[in-house]
Amino acid sequence: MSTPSAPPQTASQRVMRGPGWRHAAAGVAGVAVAIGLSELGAGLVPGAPSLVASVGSAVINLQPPGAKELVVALFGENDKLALELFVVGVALAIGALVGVLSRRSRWVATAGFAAFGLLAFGATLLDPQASPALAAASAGVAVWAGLVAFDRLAARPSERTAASMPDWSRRGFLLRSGGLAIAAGAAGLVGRSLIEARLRVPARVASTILPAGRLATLPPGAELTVDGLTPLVVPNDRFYRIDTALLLPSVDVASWRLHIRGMVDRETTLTFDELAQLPLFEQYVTIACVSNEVGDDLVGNAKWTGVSLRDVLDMAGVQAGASQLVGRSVDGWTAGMPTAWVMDPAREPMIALRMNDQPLPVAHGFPARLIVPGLYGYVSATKWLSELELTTLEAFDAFWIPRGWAKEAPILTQSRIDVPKAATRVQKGRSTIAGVAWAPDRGISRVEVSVDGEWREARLSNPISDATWVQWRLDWDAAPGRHVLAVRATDGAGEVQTDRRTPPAPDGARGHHSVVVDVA
Ligand SMILES: Nc1nc2c(c(=O)[nH]1)N[C@H]1C(S)=C(S)[C@@H](COP(=O)(O)O)O[C@H]1N2
Ligand SMILES: [Mo]
Repeated sequence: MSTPSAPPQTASQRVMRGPGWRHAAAGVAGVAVAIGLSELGAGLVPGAPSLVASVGSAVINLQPPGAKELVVALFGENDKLALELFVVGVALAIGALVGVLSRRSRWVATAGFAAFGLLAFGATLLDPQASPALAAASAGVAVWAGLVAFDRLAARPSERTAASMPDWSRRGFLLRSGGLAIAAGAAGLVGRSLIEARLRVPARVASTILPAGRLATLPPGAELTVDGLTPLVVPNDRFYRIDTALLLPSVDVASWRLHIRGMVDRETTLTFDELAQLPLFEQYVTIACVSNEVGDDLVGNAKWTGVSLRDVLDMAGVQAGASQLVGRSVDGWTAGMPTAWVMDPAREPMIALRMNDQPLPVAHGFPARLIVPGLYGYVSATKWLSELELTTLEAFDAFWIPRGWAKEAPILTQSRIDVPKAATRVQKGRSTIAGVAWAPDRGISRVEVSVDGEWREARLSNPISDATWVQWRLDWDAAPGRHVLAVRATDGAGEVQTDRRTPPAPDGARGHHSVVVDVA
């Protein structure tokens, strides 16, 4: 700021004089331009990474063990939006700070924006899908455009204008910087919608996948009809989605490969067509997320069509001593499971290519994913599969293991009340309590419902298999007043679901789901 006693200034210092808020706003607008432009670039140029998503992914990947309470453990849709908004918010705030500091020296702005660019570029290097050349170009353009915008806004037209018409100057500045920030935001949103528009399953794929040889059919009485009960087979657009991908990987099927490597006799590589031409079969399997809280819905049952995982492993020849199978995804994410679990002839792990008779949706792993009956998703169900690596359990920890989750994680027995919903009003008289229960792949042998502490036997749907959930129902004569309903399941081995509540970490939530209802 200029005071009568201020020493003479150099040209660059003079340009940077003026009130702090003006520089702060110019810094914010400059960062907005940089971000907006790079998002637009990511939308227009296939292969150019989104810098915001790359930085967000780096935050997820570098998340220290124990931070799971802070950065929610396994990512759902809302966590992702929050993380990206957080990344943008922090960037804008640092932009404001850089703007203010640049009043002392213009070089602070150059250094600050360059540091942003380098950081973003560094983050893209952690993503195996990002091309370093395109990432560098995108970061370079973003830094340049951000600095140009910053300079234009931070520089005053002249001392005279600012001194004689302060209000006009302020209004003009606010209009220019606000307009620029809005345009940058719009560019960013256009970029994002272009990225999302690319995430379509190509029509050709539907025809490449031959019909399955062995079909799965629903046994009679597999599905109960109760209003509000979760459907036995969850439609693809209602199926829960959990993964660490801020932006869904967009896989080009023509260049996609599945590599089988590590402790194998012959390293093997398959194209999509080669994979899809192996014998296909269908099966219903219920998959579940370890971070599902008691009573929550991060679990679903679908019909999967695919190739036997053991057939593919046999092509490569699994060596004795390879105690762990690691499924790696195109974005570098990994799940690791005991080879013995996969080799057990009692279950049929698969590389799934279809979900409920449609090509695998992008959100659920297009073009191929693992489905392993009985294991939580984070130790088995790799989406956007690119590699099967045979190793030992000691030699490698997959993505979530160093972050505090159990190395081996069979799905725990759980049950859920869907009807009536918690805290709803129920009409007195004949009423139905209903829900689902699962213990893949031990199966469910019994479900009991407690009404105010008294356990009664529920009726089960005819199970599709031990790898799937069942629906259950209990008819109930609802007396007026407040009631506590609870449910517990017994698995196929005769073990009753424990009532001792545990949180999801490290190996899944335990405890009975219960709801309170008012009958009137
Ligand atoms: N590539 C990849 N695959 C992944 C994950 C992931 O983060 N990345 N998450 C796993 C987890 S934790 C679960 S619970 C299941 C969820 O599968 P869905 O989204 O199809 O329901 O996918 C698994 N496969
Ligand atoms: Mo999960």
